[in-house]
Amino acid sequence: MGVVNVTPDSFSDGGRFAEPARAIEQALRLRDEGADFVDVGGESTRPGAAPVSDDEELARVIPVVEALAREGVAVSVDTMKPEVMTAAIAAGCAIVNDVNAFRAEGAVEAVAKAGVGVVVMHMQGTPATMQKAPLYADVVGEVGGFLRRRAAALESAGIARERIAVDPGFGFGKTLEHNVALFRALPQLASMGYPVLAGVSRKRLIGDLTGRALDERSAGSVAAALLAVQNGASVVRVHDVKETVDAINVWLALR
Ligand code: 9MG
Repeated sequence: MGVVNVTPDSFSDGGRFAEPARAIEQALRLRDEGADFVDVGGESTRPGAAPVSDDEELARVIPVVEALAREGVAVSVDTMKPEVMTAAIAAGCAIVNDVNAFRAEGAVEAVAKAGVGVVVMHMQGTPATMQKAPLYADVVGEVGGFLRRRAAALESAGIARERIAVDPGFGFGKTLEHNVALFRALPQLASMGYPVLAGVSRKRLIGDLTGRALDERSAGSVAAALLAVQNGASVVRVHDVKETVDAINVWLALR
């Protein structure tokens, strides 16, 4: 899954793709580099990010989804808002990726009958506050239990099990220790029976482990994506698609 942020304030690309035309160009490039989906987001979820209005998010995301769907690109839309989910589905998105795990009022209903894939992610707190003081007694047990409950809620609403992926939400209300524990528990999370999505690309976790600034985290991110796949992740959400695809293909050929 390649990342396309249509935001002026995303942590990883600092607004380089905020113009719809640039975002579309970037998404097509990631598709050509081997991404199976592109994840289009119009509201930054970086730690400390302020929310945007429904109208602003719709204006950023929908033209990009429409253009990519016309080009035959499989689009995932990263949103927490039911109104954006509904419009993105009408515009042709294939997947809704909700870092809030469809907990907003109306979110489950927005996706229930649409036949799209859904990504259910764990987050402690909200993007504005989540890194202030993350706290767990048993991070793996709590995150796993949360994902199980949210996936069950979606299944009860009529979403087929095969359409649901779960995601521990690296960096979303987690310290380095929490992230490491969850990363090592990927095989356990995968044993729940849903495809697991892992997103660590360029995140603080990679910076903490390498001492690298944001624009120097590519090698660390590729290593982590490869290890996530080896540990049972079915989807990795990445900025460096070409490098990640190469690494996975070399591993598949040589293992
Ligand atoms: C939108 N977004 C940013 N990071 C993410 C992650 O790790 N997983 C998912 N599902 N979405 C993310």
